Amino acid sequence: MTGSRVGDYRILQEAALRDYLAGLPEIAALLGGAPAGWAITEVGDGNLNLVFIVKGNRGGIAVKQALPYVRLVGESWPLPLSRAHYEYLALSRQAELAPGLVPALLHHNETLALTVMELLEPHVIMRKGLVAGTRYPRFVEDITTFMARTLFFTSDLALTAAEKKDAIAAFAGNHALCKITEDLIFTDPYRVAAQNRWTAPYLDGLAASLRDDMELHVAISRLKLKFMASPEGLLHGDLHTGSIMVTEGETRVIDPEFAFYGPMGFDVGAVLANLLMAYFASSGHERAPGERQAFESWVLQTVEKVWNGFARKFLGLWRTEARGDAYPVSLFAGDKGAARLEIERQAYLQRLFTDTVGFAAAKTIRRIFGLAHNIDFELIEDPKSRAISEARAVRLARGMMVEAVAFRTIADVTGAARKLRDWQPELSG
Ligand code: SR1
Ligand code: MG
Repeated sequence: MTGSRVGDYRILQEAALRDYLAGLPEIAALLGGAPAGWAITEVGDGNLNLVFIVKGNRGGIAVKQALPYVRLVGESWPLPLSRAHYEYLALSRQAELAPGLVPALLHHNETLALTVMELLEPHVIMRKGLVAGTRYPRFVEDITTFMARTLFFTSDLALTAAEKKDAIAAFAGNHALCKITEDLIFTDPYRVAAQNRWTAPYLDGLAASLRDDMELHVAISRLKLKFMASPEGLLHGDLHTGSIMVTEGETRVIDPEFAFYGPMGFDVGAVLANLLMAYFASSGHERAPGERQAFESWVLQTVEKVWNGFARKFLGLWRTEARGDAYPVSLFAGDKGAARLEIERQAYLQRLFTDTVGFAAAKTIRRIFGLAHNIDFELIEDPKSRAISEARAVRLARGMMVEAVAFRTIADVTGAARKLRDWQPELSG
């Protein structure tokens, strides 16, 4: 595809990228040395884009370019380049709201759908670290700050009605990316769809039962409607552990190309779901029984701390930074008003928790039966062992989706996960 063009857009492979970067004085100075000496490597392992690491004798950068199609599938699945615009817009807003928690932006070209960012080194994709059984002590503090601040400050609790509507409009054109989510997460895993796949034959029966489970179909459809019709705040939109880069002491959230105004529980649920999948996959990565026990305990503690930390920070912002048009101060005057508003804040968080539980379930099921899987499970070599881990995750997810309100606290979720750690599912085949 080198040299492919859509209007003035062209896909930049190594030589063209080198020339392009050489024409950007600030970037060239950051890299240092002659352009011919820059090392350029394509490292993209996501589903959609090209990602290059470029290193000169002084420094390095990351370059992301959107392709006019879905990389995972190929040119048969076109996808608008405008997603690079929304990603840039989201990263800019997130950098204001959660400084230090997203990569620094160095350059953006709308026509080329290309963004140059700070090179994150020695950060690794968190999902890869979790597969290896690595713990990240800084993660809870950073991800809870990121979610609480980006969600609170883009909501009606912090913005005027006019600001909020303008903000919704700024992201409303990203509907092709929303449609991917609407299809791949909220629809396809529950019906026959050409792109679905699962660990066959072991999960054949479970896949069929999902297609026949009307309680599940109602629950996923309610979640889909909430996703489509609840612009509560600016979502990252794809906040899984492959969109988070970490070291022991730092966290950076990357890749918000699915950003739009949607229900907050979708982002929070994505983080929790991916931690829970890391938990269920862990036994499949053991070389000796029990060797990853400490890691698994850390993962479940992290699930609890992520929700509890997020809720505490979000509530704290609401108590001190609420300048939006929702919940007018004039309606909650005096001690009586303050007390009633505090009860209402708790009720709001409880509803958000129920949404989070449901969305976490949806995010889990899509990774096991839909198009896009994750390496937590995929790197379990023995398919039977992989299917066992996946079936445990699905059992929890079905309960979380159909009976979300029965999970009153995050400890209810981790308790249920712990009980399924050694559950032996009946497999097909
Ligand atoms: C066709 S895109 C498949 C998935 O990759 C992205 O990371 C999103 O999760 C999307 O659903
Ligand atoms: Mg991505």
